[in-house]
Amino acid sequence: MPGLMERYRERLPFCADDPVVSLGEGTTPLVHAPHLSELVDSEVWLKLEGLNPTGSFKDRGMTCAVSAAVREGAKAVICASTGNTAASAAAYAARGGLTCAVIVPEGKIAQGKLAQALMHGARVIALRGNFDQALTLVRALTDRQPIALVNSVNRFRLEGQKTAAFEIIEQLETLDALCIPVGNAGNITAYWKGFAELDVAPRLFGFQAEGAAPLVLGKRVDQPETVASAIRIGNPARWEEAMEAMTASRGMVRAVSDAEILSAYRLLAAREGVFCEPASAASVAGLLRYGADGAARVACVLTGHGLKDPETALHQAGGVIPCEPNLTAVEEAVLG
Ligand code: AN7
Repeated sequence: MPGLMERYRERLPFCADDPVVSLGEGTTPLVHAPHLSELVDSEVWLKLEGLNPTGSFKDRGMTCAVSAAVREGAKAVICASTGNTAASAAAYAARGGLTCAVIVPEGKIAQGKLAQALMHGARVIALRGNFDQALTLVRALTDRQPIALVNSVNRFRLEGQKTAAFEIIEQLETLDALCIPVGNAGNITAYWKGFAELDVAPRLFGFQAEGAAPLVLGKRVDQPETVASAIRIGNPARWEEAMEAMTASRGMVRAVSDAEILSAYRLLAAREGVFCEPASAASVAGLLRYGADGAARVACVLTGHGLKDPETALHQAGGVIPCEPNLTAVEEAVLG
């Protein structure tokens, strides 16, 4: 499959001879979830965005943002990140021959994401502060330095990410509601743009973690906290657009607890065979807590792969069974 810039070129702000930095992103599976469908009494689908090249939906926006940076003659890109944007920016920068710096909250990003950013050769800066402070600082820095900012304040990010909405409608034709985790609020804004371009309007149900729920509270959260480190964000950059999207779609923004997120995370892995990262499970946690509200067909966006965050997984899952190397012991171990 070609990357999404080639698939959707006529709907993106790029011309045929513009440079394309691609890793074959997009065209991710949308799978039916039989167990969840039964639980909420509607038809539930899971959009597996963790199957993008670096393991998250960020690649959709990053192929466009980095391609635009190359087109503009940029030599370097930078972002603030809770982890996935950093991994994606680092990979696409490597691919496009640009240097990359990422600023992440010290000690608060999942190990897989850190490994990716480092392996792709990014300069990884661990900020003694949170994501919101990191974003404020990179915005100020890019005002002073000729470095392209590839956070979702960059409009090309949203252009790329809107293509996920196209794919869902291509496959299902109609959709009543979309459940989606909300952090910096770029993705929900992008989906709404994508749906609007197709003239469809599913209800947008956005979910934030209870300890990092500025949109739900209607005010900034200065010290956001949640086990879902990807959405540990207290002052989303796309605040107004996201609220407008939810209002225009007759949707909602609501909070889910860390316990609910982890329970949905385990259920997805154990019952649906889908391993996503904790932040992604917020979409399903919200659906389980608040119900489908009459929507007959629902899609939940699973934004990142479970392998991103092995520590949380190992902490949540059952332990391994030690065993001596003989048949009796193995038999006992296997049968329990
Ligand atoms: C798995 O990587 O903000 O509401 O810096 O990694 O568009 O921010 C990540 C966000 C959901 C929230 N799920 O999306 C970053 C970053 C996962 C994420 C979100 C993120 P937005």
